[in-house]
Amino acid sequence: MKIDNSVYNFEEAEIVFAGAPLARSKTPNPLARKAPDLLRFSLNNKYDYDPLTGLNVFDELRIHDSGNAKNLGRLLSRRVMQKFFIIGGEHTITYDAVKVLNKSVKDLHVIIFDAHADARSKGEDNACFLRKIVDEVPAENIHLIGQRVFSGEEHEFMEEHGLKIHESLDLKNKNIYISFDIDVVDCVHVPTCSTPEPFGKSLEYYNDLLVKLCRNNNLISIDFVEFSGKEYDITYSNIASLIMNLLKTFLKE
Ligand SMILES: [Mn+2]
Repeated sequence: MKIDNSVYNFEEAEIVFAGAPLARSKTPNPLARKAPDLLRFSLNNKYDYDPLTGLNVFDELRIHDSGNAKNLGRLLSRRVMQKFFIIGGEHTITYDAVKVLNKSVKDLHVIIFDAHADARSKGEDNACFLRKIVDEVPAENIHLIGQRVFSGEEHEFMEEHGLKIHESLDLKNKNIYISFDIDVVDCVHVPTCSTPEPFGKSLEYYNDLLVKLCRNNNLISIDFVEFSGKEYDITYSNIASLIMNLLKTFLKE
């Protein structure tokens, strides 16, 4: 399945969609592999008209859909000016992506939305990835939002590296990579996230924050991870609406 109107080739595109249905943990949910296509299906059924500019997203933006990438790093290494929308997959893909983009993008800031710290020293890949990111990107360029459950070891790691959890974030004119683990949101809006945690803020809250970050900065790439798949449900529709709102921020009158 492809995103509607993704008729541009990679070189001429300004937006590139890539599925990354990676499941590397020891107990992966094999059905999560369906997530990128379920998300594409949802996105293709959204209104793409933007009342602010009077333009339609699918008519105006030059979109390429790379399908489901076997090697995400290789795909990202071909980036020239494109903005990448990556649909996971487990959170592990963030490390693969940041490692490559941090080499080609100057002063990359990484903003991680997640209910969890994912900073364990041992265990599944997707629960350890923050430690690996700190090896690539200076801690002052890493911004955490929404983390609310930790192990003692994770909390200590964050304090040691000065990694702060922000309520909101006023970054401006930066090159940004956003990682959006859907479990950051109130579970009501994302019932099929892999590891649900209560007490998340609303989808509206995160929508507004993401729109602001995309308007005020240069988005290099954003990933959406930790869908638990199964079948089409409101999770996909909600995240597709969020993505549509972000795409609208790139429309120019
Ligand atoms: Mn999480």
